[in-house]
Amino acid sequence: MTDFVAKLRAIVGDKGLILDDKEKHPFLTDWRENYLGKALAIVRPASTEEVSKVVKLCAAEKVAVVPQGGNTGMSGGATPQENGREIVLSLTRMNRILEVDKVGYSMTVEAGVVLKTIQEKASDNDRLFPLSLGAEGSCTIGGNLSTNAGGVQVLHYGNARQLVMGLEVVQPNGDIWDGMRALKKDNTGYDLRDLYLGAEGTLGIITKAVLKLWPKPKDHATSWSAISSPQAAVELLSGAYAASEDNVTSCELMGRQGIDLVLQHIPGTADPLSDKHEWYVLMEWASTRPPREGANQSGLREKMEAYLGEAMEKGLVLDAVIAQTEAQSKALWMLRENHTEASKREGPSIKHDISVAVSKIPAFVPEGVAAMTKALPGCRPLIFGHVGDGNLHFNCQAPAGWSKPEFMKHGEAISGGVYDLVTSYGGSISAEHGIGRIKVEELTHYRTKIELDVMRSLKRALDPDNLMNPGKVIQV
Ligand code: FAD
Ligand code: 2HG
Ligand code: ZN
Repeated sequence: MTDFVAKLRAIVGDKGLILDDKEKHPFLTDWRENYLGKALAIVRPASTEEVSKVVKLCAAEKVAVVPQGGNTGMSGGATPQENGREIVLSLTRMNRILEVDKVGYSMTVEAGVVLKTIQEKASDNDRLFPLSLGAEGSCTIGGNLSTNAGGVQVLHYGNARQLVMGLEVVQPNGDIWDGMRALKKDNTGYDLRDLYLGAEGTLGIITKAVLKLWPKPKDHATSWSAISSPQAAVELLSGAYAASEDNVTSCELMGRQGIDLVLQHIPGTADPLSDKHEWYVLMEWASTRPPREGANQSGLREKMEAYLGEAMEKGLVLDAVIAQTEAQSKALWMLRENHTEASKREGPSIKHDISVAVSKIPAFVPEGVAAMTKALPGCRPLIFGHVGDGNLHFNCQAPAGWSKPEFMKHGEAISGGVYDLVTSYGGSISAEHGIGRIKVEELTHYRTKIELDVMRSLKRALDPDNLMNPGKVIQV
């Protein structure tokens, strides 16, 4: 192995190699700290050519490669196995924005650029890159595309798959596929690009991308509404499309349990309403049309106020606030975006990143809660998420004070109950976080034989030696 490391060093230099155990550690564990793997080395190439050479070397020496971006993934996909025969290939040194095409509404980037940097670059150019999620300050675009990330604006702009035109991918044999076409339309055979999006590094390594940009909104409105049930959330959203003239960009549902955890664990947060309620909806409207000349308030804000006023009269909304400043809007979003961090600080939890049809959410929620509490009386359902996409984080927080091993003894019963229910609703057991390592068995159980056969055939054809992130997504 000294020989292998020397060959790696010859490709990436000392700057691109981490061998020290202490320095390796952050790359060997996942954000949720579910896994702790081993790696021969952490390799940090600075260019596509270096990635290609590293992968060629690994293919020749039969060493497996685990691609890693910001390491914020929720499914353990970026963490190496415990066998110590893999390398972690971190893309974080490949962090250049290569081009902004304002006329063509596109941006060309390397895979290791942090999502927030892309958002800011787009904004500086009077454009919008709409992918937005709680980890945006540290996740990378390569990771976003590889997980087909969702986030809080999917209902208006689509998930990561819909935000990309071209890709460059290093294949499992080290060859470089140049698919960097800035084309909105391209029907020349099978769509290779779509294969790599959401593949979680099991089919190749994304090294560059051409992203789509949108016009930058010039008017925003953010509201926080207390409601009595998920049914009210779905009805509120349904009417909001027309009331906003199709400008709803986010619609997030949260239960009171989550708000209490955020208020308890995240400094600087405050409840915007005086009374406590069971459910809340955070809604964002955004438009590229600036507020009308002469209006002393934002055009959208006035519309939102009128809409929520009507909803209160009907009893759909119990209480509400509309942000009057950007700072107030940020404070409302803090309550939503800190659910994951607050849950981690509170203690062990089991995550269920599920989706069902939006109209089925109201029936699903109480049944899902019953399934969890039947499996473990005393567990604390923690439900929040992207209700506008039918995607809820139907999580289960351990009873207060429980240790992780104690709680995990009930994991199978809790998750089995939720996933069986999701399946009976025709839903998905992983709406946006992917399969990674954590749901490999579930995928085998919940997808059909035909689906699994096609996935395995693809994996075997593209990666015959199973060296690209083995043990993730699908067992071959
Ligand atoms: P990593 O965690 O490093 O990797 C994720 C997967 O992609 C791994 O399988 C890895 O092998 C693979 N990979 C990484 N880079 C490449 C590459 N260049 N080529 C090939 N494969 C690669 N996710 C959502 O979808 N929606 C949310 O709203 C959301 N909110 C979050 C909030 C918080 C607080 C946190 C911590 C996470 C959240 N996530 C969310 C999950 C996570 O941020 C996303 O999955 C993100 O897309 C991962 O990007 P990353 O760069 O951190 O990828
Ligand atoms: C979010 O929407 C993320 O905040 C994380 O997808 C969800 O913690 C979770 O389960
Ligand atoms: Zn989410």
